[in-house]
Amino acid sequence: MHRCLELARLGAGHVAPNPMVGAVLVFEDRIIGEGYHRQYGKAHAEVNCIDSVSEADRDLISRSTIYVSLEPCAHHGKTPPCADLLIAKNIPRVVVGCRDPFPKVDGKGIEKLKAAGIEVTLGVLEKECIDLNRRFFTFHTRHRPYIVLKWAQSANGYIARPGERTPISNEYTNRLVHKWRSEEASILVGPRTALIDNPALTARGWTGPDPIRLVIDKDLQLPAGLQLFDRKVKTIVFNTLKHEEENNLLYYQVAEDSSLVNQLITALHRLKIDSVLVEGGARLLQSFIDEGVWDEARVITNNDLVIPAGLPAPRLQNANPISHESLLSDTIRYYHHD
Ligand code: AOF
Ligand code: ZN
Repeated sequence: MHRCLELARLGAGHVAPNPMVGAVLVFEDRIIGEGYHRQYGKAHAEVNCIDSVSEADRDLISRSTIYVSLEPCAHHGKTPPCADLLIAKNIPRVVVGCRDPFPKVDGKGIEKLKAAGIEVTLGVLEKECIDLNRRFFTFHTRHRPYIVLKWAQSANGYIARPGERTPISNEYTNRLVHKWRSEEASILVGPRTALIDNPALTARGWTGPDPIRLVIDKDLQLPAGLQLFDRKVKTIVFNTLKHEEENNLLYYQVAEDSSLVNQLITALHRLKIDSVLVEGGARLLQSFIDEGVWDEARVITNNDLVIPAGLPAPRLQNANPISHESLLSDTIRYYHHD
């Protein structure tokens, strides 16, 4: 199963919003086949694993055990069901890392295998298998995107001087932030950040896709000249006035009252956006923290920068970092919620 996880990770950046999945076929302690889900919409791990078996080993398949990091699928999607394939190949034993929460599968793959008389073992390295696909799992079990909060603060805890764009992190950390952007499906900012910083919110400093840009602009007051509105990347404007789409710019209408955070995550679930990097400002970040709706926080502190007065950084109540690293003047602390 460790090998399945290694294989699965090779699909990183190519399979979202599908999960990363790896599979290994073992005959008497010898690996005779390996595969992983390589590309969104293309063959699943089990198919690639079975296809990789050499001609000489083909007749061993029906006496082997297949290990898969995620429950084999039971549905006809872009490819036929993997459970049917394993049954057709007469594989006698299947070891599964974790159950697939996707509604069209969700236990049905395991049921199919068992009904065909296959011995199924579930839950090997389960925690690791779920963690690998935490965006996919959060999306399907909590019906909301996986939420990563990010901000940069001065040594004395401010995120900006009042009312002006304030560079805080250094050029190396800025690159890292572009990597983070390319790893999430979307990136969100509040209206003041959009106006004061005029950010492009792209991953131009890294190789990888740009996230969908999300901005809150209740009364549609942000100037049309902002970089966010350049239509070079798909952008969604959450507002209370109109619902319409025009090339690469979607105006998504939300209700005036009730919790903004809840409305946002419900909208993102509806739009099938499975993860979001929240980049500020302080007020928006604090609403996610106060409502307890976040999964990770990454806090960059520039140890050499002291701002006399300004906008205080968000507060993560009682959270302790699970790890940290430093890039010259900057220290990055990583937090996990729960
Ligand atoms: C597997 N093995 O390697 C993967 C699975 O759109 P489709 O047809 O590719 O189906 C996507 C769904 O299939 C996805 O949401 C997840 O439930 C499952 N992914 N299943 O048996 C794999 N990648
Ligand atoms: Zn499948």
